Amino acid sequence: MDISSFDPRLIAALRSANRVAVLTGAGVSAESGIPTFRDAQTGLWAQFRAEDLATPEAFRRNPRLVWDWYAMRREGVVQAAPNAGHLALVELERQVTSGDGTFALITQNVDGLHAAAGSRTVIELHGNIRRVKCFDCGRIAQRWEPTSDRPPRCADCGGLLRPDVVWFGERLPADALDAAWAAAGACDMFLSIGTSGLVEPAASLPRAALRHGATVLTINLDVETRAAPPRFDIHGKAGMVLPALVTA
Ligand code: BJW
Ligand code: ZN
Repeated sequence: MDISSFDPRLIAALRSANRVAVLTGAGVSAESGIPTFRDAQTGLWAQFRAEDLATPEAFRRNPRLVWDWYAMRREGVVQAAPNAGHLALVELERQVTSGDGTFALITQNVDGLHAAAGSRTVIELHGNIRRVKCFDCGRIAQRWEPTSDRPPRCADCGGLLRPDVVWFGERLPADALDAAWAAAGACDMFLSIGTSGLVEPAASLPRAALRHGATVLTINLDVETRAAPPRFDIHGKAGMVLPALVTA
């Protein structure tokens, strides 16, 4: 991507930003081979119904179906590697925090690829598919014994294990959500990358940043317009745009 194609006002705002907050969504992991949710044809919700798989009610109705679907997705996640977009965000964090700046990476992704890439301050709003949680007592586990009778059961209470992700209708982890609101409310630059911005409360974070006077940059394959400052839009793949932006 050609660095000179960036709006100089955006580059100036980014260079002078001292407090940077970033929100990422499934589009950032798409170039690692992990399907998004809402892209036509390739998105998970084009093939599967969220109501059947990503709600507590769905798990109560058919725990094995839900467990197996997440087990299949987990296999894809553990085989995936961070892409150029994840790595550029590691470099952005290094640049911002090498002075006295602050940096917060808020992600809706459950794949753990930001941490795998080396990002330090990752706020996981929707949990992590690599962990499991007891549906009854809430005990979280990094490891569990695979059993033929699926889902496996909690070592403490015998309840059914589920992925440690946030389903529709469930509260987001309070500490992560608090940290995300704090970062959005205190930043001078907010980047929203690879998210459709349809799922609340994450979708409200860029608006909160704008209200507090931040410059907001959206990077997405979906944006076509050039917004007016303090908003900027860049149409393109995160793995192409982010490395060029960090270089610029
Ligand atoms: C690229 C690219 C490339 C592609 N480069 N770009 C207010 C109003 C209306 C509704 C609500 C509301 N408040 C709450 C709700 C209900 C609900 C909600 O938001 N519903 C809307 C859909 C209508 N929210 C909730 O239920 C949340 N809980 C909650 O609010 O609780 C409150 C509560 C209070 C008191 C008691 C109880 C509860 C929970 C939401 C949980 C979301 N969970 C999921 C599944 C996680 C587990 C799993 O992985 O299966 O999270 S749904 C799914 O969507 C997943 C994602 O994190 C999330 C966001 O998706 P994302 O990341 O934006 O992906 P896509 O696919 O939508 O977009 C990808 C984008 O990338 C596209 O734009 C592409 O163009 C782009 N792209 N390739 C750059 N290479
Ligand atoms: Zn338990």
